[in-house]
Amino acid sequence: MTASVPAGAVHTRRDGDVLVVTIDHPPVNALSADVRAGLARAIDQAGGDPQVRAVLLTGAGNNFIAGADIREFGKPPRPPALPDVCNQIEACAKPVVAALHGAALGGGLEVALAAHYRVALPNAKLGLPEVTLGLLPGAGGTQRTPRLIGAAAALDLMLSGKPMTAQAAVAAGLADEQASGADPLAAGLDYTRRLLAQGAKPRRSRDGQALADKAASLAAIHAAGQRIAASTRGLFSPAKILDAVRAAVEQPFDEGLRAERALFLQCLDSPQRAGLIHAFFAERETAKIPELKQAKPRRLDSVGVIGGGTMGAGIAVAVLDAGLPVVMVEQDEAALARGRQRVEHVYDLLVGKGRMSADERAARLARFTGATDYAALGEADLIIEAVFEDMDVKRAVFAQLDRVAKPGAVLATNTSYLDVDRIAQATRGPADVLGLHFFSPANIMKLLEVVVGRQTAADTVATGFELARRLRKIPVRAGVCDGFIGNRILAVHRQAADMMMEDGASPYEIDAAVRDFGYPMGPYQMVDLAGGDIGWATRKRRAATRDPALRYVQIPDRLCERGWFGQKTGRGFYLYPDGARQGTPDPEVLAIIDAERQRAGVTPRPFSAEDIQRRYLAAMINEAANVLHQGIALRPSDIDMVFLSGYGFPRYRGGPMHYADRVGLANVLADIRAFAKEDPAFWKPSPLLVELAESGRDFASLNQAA
Ligand code: 3H9
Repeated sequence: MTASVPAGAVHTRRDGDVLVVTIDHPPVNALSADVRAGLARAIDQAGGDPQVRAVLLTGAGNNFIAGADIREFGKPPRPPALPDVCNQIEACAKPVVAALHGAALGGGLEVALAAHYRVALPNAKLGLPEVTLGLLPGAGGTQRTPRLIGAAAALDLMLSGKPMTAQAAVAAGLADEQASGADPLAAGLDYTRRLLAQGAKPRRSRDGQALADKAASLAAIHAAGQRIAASTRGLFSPAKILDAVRAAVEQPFDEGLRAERALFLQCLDSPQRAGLIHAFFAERETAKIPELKQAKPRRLDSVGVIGGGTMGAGIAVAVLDAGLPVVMVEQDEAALARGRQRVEHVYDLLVGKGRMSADERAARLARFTGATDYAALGEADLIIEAVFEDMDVKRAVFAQLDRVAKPGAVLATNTSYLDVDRIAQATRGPADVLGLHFFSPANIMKLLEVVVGRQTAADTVATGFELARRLRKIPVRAGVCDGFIGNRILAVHRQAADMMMEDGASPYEIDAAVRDFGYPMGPYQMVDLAGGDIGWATRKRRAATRDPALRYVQIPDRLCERGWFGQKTGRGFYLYPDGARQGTPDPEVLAIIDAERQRAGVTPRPFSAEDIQRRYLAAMINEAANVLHQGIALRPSDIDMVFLSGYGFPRYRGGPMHYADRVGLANVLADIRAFAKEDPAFWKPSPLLVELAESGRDFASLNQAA
């Protein structure tokens, strides 16, 4: 054993005749410029040291390497470039072995593929997730991977972005051996020594033969292109991945690398890359809240759910899925039985599709109990109310909870609009009360708005975030206002859509324009899916307090008055004959809209898709700026996350605030001022938007400050 040579983020140490190279760059060993330089130096060192017969690459901590340092993208490049480092590793005259544990992702897997041999620990995840960031593997991954495992398997890896287990990687030929144990160094040294004993020489992925059948490879590319056409609608990088793999099939290795580089740079320059990487970091920012610096979560071993409707049952499933026991309380045995059936139905579907075993279903349901008496909630650490959306009903529930909940239990309301402070006042301990606004279906949707009331204690908030962590949800901290972050903003851009509808755009044109922007469905398809009666109830509740100066479009009410609530009633804005899930335009709806235009004295005018998108987005951004200005959201990127994870905003556009920055806040403000000439009461520029636009700043500058 000889002395170790520290080299910044990469350490080298000789273990007998093996040079052990350890990437040690917390938290995830991302390939920063220092790491790349350290790797290049280590390979030079191995080449120049006659006592070194082989090189072992390992990662310190929980991962091998999580990939390129994505914080560097969009900044001036710093040498050495990762593709050059990979080529240098591959060219090394001595065998290079990579021992993989934890994440071996993106550029991390590309480093491993440039090595000559790979041993993977059971917990290793080998993947090329660049597509999720708007990129393609740009350090030889598109050329080496298909040469090792064939075009079809390589495309699966690159287009899905999903990692492989160690076992699957060995079976596919991406790794050579699966080691047992949890110590990458020991496993790597053992494997390297065995290779040396067998006289193993460098074996380069560039020489892999899995693309030898050119016709089959081209057919695989064609098939993959057809398979993903619908699922990657609007995305830029998937087609570039296909092009890069085509280059691997058709061109010699070095030319393929050059093609990959050119395609990678196109992706790097695309706004989609910026949007997706913004979303990656935004998702990790939301859990950074002031309360977590002040307090620890309370105990969280059992959960009570009040209400067995769609929402309550979905919440119960989410909690059961996280391994926690649930007590569901309903008013009577019949309602409780329906609640239990809803929970069972979710698991029955999963078992039916082969996605859950019958044993697992039984294990989850064994954690579920039901009761019709609130006393059953006496032991719950956290109780979530999911009853009818009505202030008096909710206050009555909380008054009862106040009597039965144990001291220190956290009491949560799943209201989507109502004043959490008023609900909290129905108890003697408002510090224990918060809002947990789940989105439907609650066991699937990632977003959870954690609504912090005026008197909510820091450890109550921390417990809400802890629940989100256990449920693998994306928690976003919200203050109290009508609709919190998401629904408050939604109400305003829905209003902008309604105004366009009355002014001349059909709901079908509006939906198409919003889909063209990248949403999976338009606002009126959404209303039909959720049920028009829900928004109608809210509009009726707000009728008394509505600002009379604000224009009120009555078209949606006309449909609701006819009982046309959408899919569940067979018609809404669209027709759903015979239980169809896909709606068709309804001439009667267009006639009702025409009659409403006449009643309101509106002469219809045409709207292009661009007109529709600009108004829709401007209304969203303006209200989002108000939400931020009033401290309802902590930071712009939290609002982005609400819309990305709860409302279908296209992830590749980064969310409304990121999108606004890209369009330019001065341009958004100019639009709003132009629209205000028609309707100054609705199009009131947000003071924050004005301030930022006029001082040449953007929303991103507030993220950094948060
Ligand atoms: C690429 O490789 C391109 C190449 O093909 C070509 C180049 C030429 N960079 O997720 P966590 C941070 S593209 C910088 O909470 P976990 C993260 O922000 C890359 N930072 O932990 C967080 O910071 P903070 C392809 C990164 O244990 C902290 O690390 N690779 C990176 O739940 C902990 O992260 C990927 O797409 C990064 N690459 O999950 C993999 N990754 O504490 C991306 C993470 O300040 N990473 N951070 O909030 C992951 O999927 C997960 O982070 C991982 C760990 C599974 C590794």
